[in-house]
Amino acid sequence: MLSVKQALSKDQVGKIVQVRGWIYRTRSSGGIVFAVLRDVSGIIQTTVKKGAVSEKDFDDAQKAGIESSVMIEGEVAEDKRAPGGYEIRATKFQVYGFSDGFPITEYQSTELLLDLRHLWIRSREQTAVAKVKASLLRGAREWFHDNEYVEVTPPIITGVAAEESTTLFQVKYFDRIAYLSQSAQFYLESLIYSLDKVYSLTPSFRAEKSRTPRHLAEYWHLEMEAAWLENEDNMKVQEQLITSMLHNAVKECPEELTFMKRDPATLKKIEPPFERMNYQEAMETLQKKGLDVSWGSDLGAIEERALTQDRLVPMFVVNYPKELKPFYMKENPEDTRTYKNSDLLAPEGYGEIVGGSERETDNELMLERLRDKGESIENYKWYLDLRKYGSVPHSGFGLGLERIVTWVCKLDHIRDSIPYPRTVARVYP
Ligand code: NSS
Repeated sequence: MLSVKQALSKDQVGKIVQVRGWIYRTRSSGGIVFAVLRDVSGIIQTTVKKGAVSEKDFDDAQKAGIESSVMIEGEVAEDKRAPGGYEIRATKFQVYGFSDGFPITEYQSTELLLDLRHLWIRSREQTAVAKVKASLLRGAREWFHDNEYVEVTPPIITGVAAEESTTLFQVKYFDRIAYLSQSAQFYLESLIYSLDKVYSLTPSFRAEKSRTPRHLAEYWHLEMEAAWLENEDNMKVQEQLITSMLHNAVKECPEELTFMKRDPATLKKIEPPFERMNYQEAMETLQKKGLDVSWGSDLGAIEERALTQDRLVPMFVVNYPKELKPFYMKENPEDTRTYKNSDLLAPEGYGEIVGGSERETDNELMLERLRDKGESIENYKWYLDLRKYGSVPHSGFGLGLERIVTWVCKLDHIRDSIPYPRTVARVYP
C-alpha cells in the first residue's frame, strides 16, 4: 500500500500500486469514472474504465459518491492534466464504505460548515491547518527540550482567577464552586523552586462574551516559567521559541503552508531579535496614524492591527501602565507607573500572540493590588506563600497556540485554527 504522495512520483510510472483513502471528487463520462482520491498526504486522480476492472467494481465506482472510502489498485501513468501530474489507471476498485449525498458541496455558508464541523474537518484546509499546528508544537517541544525545560501537568480545575475574574467559567465541584483554568501560571510559578524551568500545554478557558475573530472560549495555552529570569531574558526565550516553531513548520509543512497561501520564505526569514517598542512609543505611533489613544488606553484588535499591518516580523510592546495589567507583574523600577511586561504582536495585522512578564516578588505590593481590585485575599494565600519561602526573581509567559496558527496559516478567523471551536454561540458538534 502506498500513500497518495508516494504514488505521485516518476519512479512509480508503469508500476502497479495500491492506494486507499476517500473520494474527494468524482465524475463519470461514458465508460470512464474519474475519481480523485485523497488521503492524509494529498490527492491523486484515478481513472476507472469499463472493462479494465470487474463488472462489480465498475458499478461500485459509478455509485461511490464523495467521501466513500476505497482501495484502488492500478498502474501509475503520467498525465499533465491530472492534479500532481500523475494518475492511477485502476484494475481494482474496492469500496469499504459507500457515502451517498455528502452534505458539504462547494459553496457553503460558514454557519453550515460549523454545524457540519465533524465532516468539514476532512477538508484540505482543515487538514493543512492541523498539520501546521502539530509541526509548530513539535518545534516548541524540541526547543524546550533542548533548553532543559521540564514539561509539567498543572490542574485544569482551579479555585482562583489567574486573569480577569469576569471571564471565569464556573463548574459545580461536588458541593462547592470551582473554575476552569484561565492560565497555568500560578501553578507553574510554584514548580520553579524545584524544577527551575518548566512549561506546560493545557487548555485554557475564557468566558469571553464578545464575538471576535481572535477569541475562543477554550484554547490551547503554551506557558513557561523560569527561576532567575528577568523580563529581557523572558523576551529572548519568546523570540527563540517562536523562531524554532516557525522554522519547524517550514521544514515539515512547506506544501501545507503554500496551500494556505503562506509563503514559507516569509517565515524562514524571521529570526531574533524582534523589535521592542515601549508602550509610550506605541501610543505616539498610533496617534501619528490618527487613532484616538492616550496614556492608559488599552491595545485592542484595532490598535494592534495598526501597529503591525505593515510588518513581516513579530514585535514586542513593553512596559504597559499598571492599570491595564494583572496584579502579579513586577513593577518597572525605571518608570513605576508601568510593569516589566511584554505583549508579543504577530505581524500582518494579526496582533497579540503572547503575554508575559517578570513576576512581583513583594507580597505587600501584591496584597495592595488585590485589595484595590476587591479580590478575596484568602484565595491567594497559597500563591503569596511562594514569596515567603525562598523567593527568587522569575518570569514567564503564555502563548495562545490558536493565535499563532491563525497568523501562520493566514486565517480570517481563529475558529479555523482548532477542529472544534468553542465560542459563545456554539458547543455543537
Ligand atoms: O491573558 S494572557 O495575556 N496572559 C496569561 O494568561 C498569563 N497568565 C500567561 C502567563 O504568563 N503564563 O493570555 C496569554 C495568551 C494571549 O497572548 C493570547 O495569545 C492567548 O493567551 N489568549 C487567547 N487565545 C484565544 N482565545 C482567547 N480567548 C484568548 N485569551 C488569551
